[in-house]
Amino acid sequence: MPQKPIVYDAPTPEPRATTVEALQAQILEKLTYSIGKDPIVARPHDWLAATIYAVRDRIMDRWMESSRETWRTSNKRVYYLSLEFLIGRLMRDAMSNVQLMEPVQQALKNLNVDLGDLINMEPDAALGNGGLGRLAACFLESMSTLKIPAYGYGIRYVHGLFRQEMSEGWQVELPEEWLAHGNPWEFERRESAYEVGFGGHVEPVTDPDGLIRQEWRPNDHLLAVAYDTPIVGWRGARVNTLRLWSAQPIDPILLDKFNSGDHIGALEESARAEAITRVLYPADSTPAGQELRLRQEFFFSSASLQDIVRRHIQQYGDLTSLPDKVAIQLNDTHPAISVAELMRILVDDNGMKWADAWKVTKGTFGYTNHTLLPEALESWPVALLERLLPRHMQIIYQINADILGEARNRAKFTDQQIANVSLIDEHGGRRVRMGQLAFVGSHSINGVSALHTELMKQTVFADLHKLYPERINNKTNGITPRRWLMQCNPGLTRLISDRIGPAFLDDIEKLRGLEAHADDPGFQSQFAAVKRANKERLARLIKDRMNITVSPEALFDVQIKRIHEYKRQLLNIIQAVALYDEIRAHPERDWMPRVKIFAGKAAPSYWNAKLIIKLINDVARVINNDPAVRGLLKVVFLPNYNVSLAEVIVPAADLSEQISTAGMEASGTGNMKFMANGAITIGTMDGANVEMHKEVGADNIVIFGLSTEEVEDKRSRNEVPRTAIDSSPRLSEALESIASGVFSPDDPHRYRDLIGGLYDHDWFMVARDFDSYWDAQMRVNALWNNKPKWLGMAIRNTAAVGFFSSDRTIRQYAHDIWNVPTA
Ligand code: T68
Repeated sequence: MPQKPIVYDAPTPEPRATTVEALQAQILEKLTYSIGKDPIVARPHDWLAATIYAVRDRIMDRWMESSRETWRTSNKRVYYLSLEFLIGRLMRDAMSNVQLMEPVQQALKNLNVDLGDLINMEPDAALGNGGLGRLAACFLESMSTLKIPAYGYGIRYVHGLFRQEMSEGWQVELPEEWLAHGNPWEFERRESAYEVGFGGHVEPVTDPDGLIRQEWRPNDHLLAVAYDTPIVGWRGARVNTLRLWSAQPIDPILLDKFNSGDHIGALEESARAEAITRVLYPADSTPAGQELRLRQEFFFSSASLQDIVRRHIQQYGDLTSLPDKVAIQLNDTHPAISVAELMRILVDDNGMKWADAWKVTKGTFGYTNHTLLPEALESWPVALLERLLPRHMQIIYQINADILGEARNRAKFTDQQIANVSLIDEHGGRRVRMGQLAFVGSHSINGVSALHTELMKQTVFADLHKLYPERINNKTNGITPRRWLMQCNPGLTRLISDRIGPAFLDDIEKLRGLEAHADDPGFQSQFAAVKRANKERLARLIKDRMNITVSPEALFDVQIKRIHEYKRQLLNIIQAVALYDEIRAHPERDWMPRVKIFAGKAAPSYWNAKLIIKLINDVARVINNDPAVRGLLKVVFLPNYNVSLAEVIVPAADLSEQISTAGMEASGTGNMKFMANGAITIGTMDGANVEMHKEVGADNIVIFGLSTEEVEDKRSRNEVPRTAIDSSPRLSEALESIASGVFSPDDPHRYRDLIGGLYDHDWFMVARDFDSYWDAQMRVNALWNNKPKWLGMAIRNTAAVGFFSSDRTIRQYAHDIWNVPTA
């Protein structure tokens, strides 16, 4: 039975008015009474906070109504567990989704404050590294839009992803202080605090009815305190909660230590607890391999499960109905320890039978895989788990025994196959494979693009797929069209609306209607004018930040994403060098001006990625200052890539570089953002590019390079890259100039090893894809020289982006995995 009846018909306050006058009055009121500032002395940050408070109030009643409704209707809830949420700025998103942009702008204007200035001042919440974290943020917005009762659970890192600065072209990492001015969006919920334990031992205890149970007695405890942020859907459809956990000590200060004179020691426990949620691990696509990382993973998994279980019991009384009322999605393996923790809660804390608990667990969890790179698959040493989470290790062994029994007896697996599906990796030091744990503990395992999902079945999870053939399914990623079209590109949004009507704002597939106008010269010139204005804005930003002048007439060729060898920024910059050589060798040709724009962060410990950033900057310095180039080619590396910078760059791009080695980019989502904003993609048949090619048609995308099978074949035959280099004078010359120090006269050998690797093994097929990439770039040149053709293609890209809306993705999750209805 429910512990506490919920009163649904409690009185509610009147919703706040949304007129300009009401907003103006309330912003002033917030400034005075919530922030304590006289308007005469208020600083821009005070105005920002006051405006956010006023906007927030207009979301509050919908937030409460959303949660009341879920209690009242007993609808199923979805929980998205993710160690990363790359949400960026929230104010414009929130205002735009509840149609408050114009009245707030006017209200501020009356107060002599510019809304645009405030928007640019809001800190960019970078609680994630890259695509995986940004996907989580797009999903939250789509779940609210589709009226799914949902919660995001994650960590409230004090320092998000590092701030990137450049020192002579090298990346320098500095702490990001996104909370320095407080965070007006969040609500601290001290009443929602849970104890999380670590270490200790397991003890068998006998129940009053004679049954023996295992009980975990941790010897180290800390507190998880909830901070809630409202996430509002399009047109305020629903407001869901992003609940982020902050770690705090149980005893803030050890008074006896303090009194005995040990002032530092008295605070030690506090520092140790708070360390858990202090920093986001800045590694993407590689496991961090640190005890603190495992502590973060368990900390947020345990707190989230306690919260979920408490809410469920409060409403439904017992846990057997969990899979009917709760769906938990594991965003990659980072929360995979949840499988063992839920089993512990069900069996040890609630006395459920093992087999029943296992059914409940599998029925509740779904797992999304975001990478197949073998070096990126998470695993933890058995010894570490035994020390930190002894009961969970026992549970994992027991799950493993059941799975291996099934593999042997039902599926008649060979020893090799059994080793493959085992949760324990026995090679060189025993480790628990978190991917296998997440897989067996879930009823659904999904990849993030059609190609990636097929590769999951063929590679990492091949034998688990044989054992459970109905579990793997595909859910191609998507992006929210609100942030990535309507908010970041209001000019294009207006233009589309004028041409085909506003229905696409609520049904993105309606963008297909643009196809009929793709070759209309009038529409093309309006489309070009919007792009031109966006390019002018980006050119100003480049001038302000880098003091580099770029012409908005030039083709803006853009690659912005994490720096990684498989994403092949190296291929792009080598092409720039080859182009540079060619422009100087053939000044008489009809060259078209091009600006190559790069941005992205490298993991601090990833040497080659940092070296590639330095190379881009070295090449940029030489090319940008060589009068022989006559401005026909410019290279720009914009520091400190983040969501807000992407919102300015994406609408201004002509060409989108999606050039990963085939088979290595699980999906990509940047590719979709460019497509929405009318850029043409140059890309490999990798990740979601394959589906973009299908949606937009082969004539409207520039594809090059080896296929996944060809890459695999060359790797398995150990084919030497040298022949590809020797047979391409253009490539050889570019590589030699880089390796010999043309771009690094201060340290001529700086790039010797980086380039040497391309001759030796070239794992990422940079050399072997070069000629094909070059040819594709020449096709781009030809298209650019034919403006009507180019614009027709660009418009067809925007027209075809509907499939890549995260609303479509979330509908599929809701229907196929979570079994919840959508609006
Ligand atoms: C990305 N993965 C995929 N990982 O690379 C990308 N990894 O193809 C895909 O579109 C995206 O996920 C969304 O599905 C990541 O971004 C990480 O950031 C990461 C973080 C920590 C540890 C490992």
